Amino acid sequence: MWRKLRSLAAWGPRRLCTAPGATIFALSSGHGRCGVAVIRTSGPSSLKALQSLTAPRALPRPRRASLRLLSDPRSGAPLDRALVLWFPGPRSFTGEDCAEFHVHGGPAVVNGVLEALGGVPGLRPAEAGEFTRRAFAHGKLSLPEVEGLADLIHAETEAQRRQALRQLDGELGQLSRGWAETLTKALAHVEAYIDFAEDDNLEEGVLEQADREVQALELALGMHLQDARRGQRLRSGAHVVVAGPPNAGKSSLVNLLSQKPVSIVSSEPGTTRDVLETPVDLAGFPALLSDTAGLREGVGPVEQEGVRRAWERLEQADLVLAVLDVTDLAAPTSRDFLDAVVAPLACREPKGSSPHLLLVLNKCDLLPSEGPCPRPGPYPYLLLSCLTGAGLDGLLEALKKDLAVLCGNPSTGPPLLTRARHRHHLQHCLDALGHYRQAGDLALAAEALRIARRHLTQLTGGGGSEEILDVIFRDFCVGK
Ligand SMILES: Nc1nc2c(ncn2[C@@H]2O[C@H](COP(=O)(O)OP(=O)(O)OP(=O)(O)O)[C@@H](O)[C@H]2O)c(=O)[nH]1
Ligand SMILES: [Mg+2]
Repeated sequence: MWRKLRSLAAWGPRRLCTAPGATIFALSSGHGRCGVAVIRTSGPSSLKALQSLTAPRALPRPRRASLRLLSDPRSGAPLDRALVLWFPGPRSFTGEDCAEFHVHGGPAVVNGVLEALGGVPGLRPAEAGEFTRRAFAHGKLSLPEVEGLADLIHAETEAQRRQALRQLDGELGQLSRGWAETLTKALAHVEAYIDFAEDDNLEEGVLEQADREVQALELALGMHLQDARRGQRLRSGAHVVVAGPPNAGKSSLVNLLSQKPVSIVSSEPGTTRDVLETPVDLAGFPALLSDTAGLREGVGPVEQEGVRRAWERLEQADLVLAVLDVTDLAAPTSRDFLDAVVAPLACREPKGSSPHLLLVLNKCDLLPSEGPCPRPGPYPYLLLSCLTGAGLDGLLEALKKDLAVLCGNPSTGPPLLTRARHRHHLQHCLDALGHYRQAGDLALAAEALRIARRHLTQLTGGGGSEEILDVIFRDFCVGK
C-alpha cells in the first residue's frame, strides 16, 4: 500500500516529450540596423555550427563570452568579429545545446551569418516561438512561465512589466503545483481507504484528513478566483470610456490623455459618431481609451447610431470618464446625462461589478475668476481645462488611484490570474472539488479529485493539448 501512496505522491506534471529534432537558428534581437544583434542556435548540431563558423580557433569555454572571427565555412569569407557563447545542454535556455553569436547589427553581417548557419548540415531556420517551445518541452519553463515571458516581451507599461516578471518567476506555477500535490495526497488517502478499509494497519481518520485538505484548497481557490479579473485587466488594459453630452470636450480629453490627435475636435455638437479607441499608458497602467458620441436624443440616423454605440461601449467600461462642460451644466443634455449615467454609477457598491466613475467638469478656463463654481449636484468632481491643461495633474492622480484598484498591484499579494485559461482551470478544479464533497460513493469522490488535479496539471502545462500550446506560442516572434 505504502509503495502505491509513495508513487502517487511522487506524481508530478507530465512533461511533453520531444524527440531530439533539428537544430534551429534565428536572429533573436530586433530587426533593423542596431549596434549588436544576437543570433541563436538550439539543438544537437549547435556545436558543429559554432565550430564551423569559428574554425580554426578552439571552442570557447561554456557560458563564457569569447571573441572570435566568424567566417563562412563554405567560402572561408570573413563575416564579422563577434562574441560567441557556448551553452551545452541541459544548462541552457532551451535545455538543448545552444550557441549564441553576438555580431555587429548591420543587415549585411546578420544576413551573412544566417546564410552561413543555413549551410551547416542539420540546421534550419526556427519558427515563431520555437526556442521557448523547446524550453517548455524540456521542462525549463512551465506554461504560466511561458505566458509570463510572452507578456514580458509585449509589456508596454511599468505595471504590465512587473506582473509579467512575477509570472515569469513561476509563482502561479509553483502555487498550482503545491495545490496539485495536496490533491495527490488527498487522492492517495481516498484510494487507500477504498483498497484497504478492512486492513487494521490503515491509519485512522484518513478520509477526514482528505476532507480537511480539500476544504482548505477550496478556500484558497475561491480566494484566487475572486480577484475581480484584475490580472487579466492589467494584461490587456482597462476599458476607460469617455462619455458625456455633445461638445463637452470628450474628444479634446482623449487627445490630451493619449497625446496624439485621435479624434476630430470641433465646436460643432455631434462631431464624434463612431467609437474611437486608442491604447494609452495612464500613470503606468495600460488602458484602452474610447472616445464616444455625445449622448443626446432627437438627432439624425447617423448620429443616433453613434449614440447607440456609445451606450453599448459604456456597458463594457471598467472606468467611465464622464465629461461635462462646466459652463453648461443647466442644459437639458447635461442634466439628462447626470441623471442617466452619473447618478447610477456614483452610488455603486464599493466592491460591486459596476464601472468606476470619474466626473470631470471641463472648460474651467471659461469660468469667471471670481464667484462660486457651478456644481453638478451632489457628485464629487474634478475641474479641468483641456485647453490650458489646468487640472490635468489632479485627473491623472485620480486615474492612477482608480486603475490601481481595477488592475491590482502586480508587486504584492498573491499572483494574479492573467489569462482566461488560468481562470478556466481553477474554476473547473473548484467545481470538481464541489463534486467530491457531494459524491455518493468513494469511487466517485476519487474520480472528482482526479479531475480537479488534472485541471491544475493543465494549468502548469502538463497534458495540455497541442492547440492550446499553439495559441500560447503564437504570441512569440521568430527567435524567441
Ligand atoms: N475653452 C475651452 N474650450 C474647449 C475645452 N475643451 C474643448 N473645448 C472646445 O469645445 C469644443 C468641443 O470640443 P470636442 O472635444 O470636440 O467636444 P466633444 O465632447 O468631443 O464633442 P462631440 O464629439 O461633438 O460630442 C471645441 O471647439 C473645443 O476646442 C476647454 O477646456 N476649454
Ligand atoms: Mg467628440
